[in-house]
Amino acid sequence: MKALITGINGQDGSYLSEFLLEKGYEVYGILKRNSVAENQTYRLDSVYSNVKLFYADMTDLSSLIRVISEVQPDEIYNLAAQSHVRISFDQPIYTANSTGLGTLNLLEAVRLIKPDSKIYQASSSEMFGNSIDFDGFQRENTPLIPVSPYGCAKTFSHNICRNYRHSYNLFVSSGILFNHESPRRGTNFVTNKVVKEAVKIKLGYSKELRLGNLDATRDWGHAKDYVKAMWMMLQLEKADDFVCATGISHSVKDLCEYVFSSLDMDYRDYVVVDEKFFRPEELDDLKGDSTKLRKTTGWEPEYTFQTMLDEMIDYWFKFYMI
Ligand code: NAP
Ligand code: F7E
Repeated sequence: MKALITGINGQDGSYLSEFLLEKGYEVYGILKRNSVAENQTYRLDSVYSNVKLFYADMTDLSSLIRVISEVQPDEIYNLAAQSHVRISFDQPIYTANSTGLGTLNLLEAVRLIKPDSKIYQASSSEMFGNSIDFDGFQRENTPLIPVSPYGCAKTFSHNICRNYRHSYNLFVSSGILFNHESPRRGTNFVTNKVVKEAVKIKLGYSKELRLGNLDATRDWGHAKDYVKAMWMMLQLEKADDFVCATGISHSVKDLCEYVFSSLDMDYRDYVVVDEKFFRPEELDDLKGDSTKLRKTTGWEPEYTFQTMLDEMIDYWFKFYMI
């Protein structure tokens, strides 16, 4: 089996590569060009010699056509995106082009060249915005009312994937994934920022941690558990949309409390609220109901919020102690 991963060098792409190689897949991926080549592939260190990489860009249809023609993939995992919500307010047009139109470029390339490829689309809980069901959860049929350019771009991708599934009979499944983290998470996302900075404070390398909204809640899982769900969705007979979440949410304040107290510190002594990190419009609360995914595929997460953060704390301790 051949799998092509867009966004292979991102957090999820790196875990998914390891997962698919263990299953015996040939793994191919696309990289967008960066002036310092080695900056791009550090997450792929453990698999670098076993994956085949091509330069391509989601905004460049011709590059996607070239790669799909050459690889002829059985499965395509579309993980590439400008994925930072706050930054999508600074770069709304690039976000729409890469995270939104980029998906349509990929669908067109597949439709023209390899229409029997199965496609996984990385949809996001950010598409819900502040829309919540009566019981406080979001699920597959909760209305999508996004509150960020990133959420709007992902909603376009989600809708166009469903449209191509129905119009052209393409096998496109969209995973509506809630926040998932790991030591490989970018350090400008709140979990890894809090853990990294708390460890630096503990070791005497830093004195304070500047954050934005501490009251927002998120349903945080581990990326390793979530890439398994992506693969499971593509093994089903029928393409569909699935929410993937833990069903438990915590506030940013809870996150700080757990991380700092694990290091024998009180977060209130170090955390400073800085308006620079506020968003023009905030998504307040996320908590996902993944009953459909669990019942259809048997997926269950192995990590908890606490074991995930423990692993991240351990990672940053080792990083700074070497
Ligand atoms: P990530 O670490 O930010 O990875 C995104 C990947 O996309 C990177 O490899 C990046 O390459 C690549 N990329 C960005 N723009 C591109 C372009 N124009 N052409 C080609 N590649 C491009 O994100 P992640 O956490 O792994 O998430 C994977 C996917 O799931 C993303 O689509 C994200 O929006 C979505 N998602 C994530 C979460 C979450 O909580 N992690 C939840 C729901 C959905 P460079 O690093 O070289 O820029
Ligand atoms: O923010 C608050 C911030 O940037 C989480 C992406 O993977 O998940 C991710 O998007 C919360 C927000 O993730 C800081 O305001 C406070 O309420 O870690 P985040 P996100 O915006 O939820 C979704 C599902 C995706 O699809 C996205 O691709 O934390 N917060 N202070 C902060 N956030 C950041 N980044 N930095 C702060 O200093």
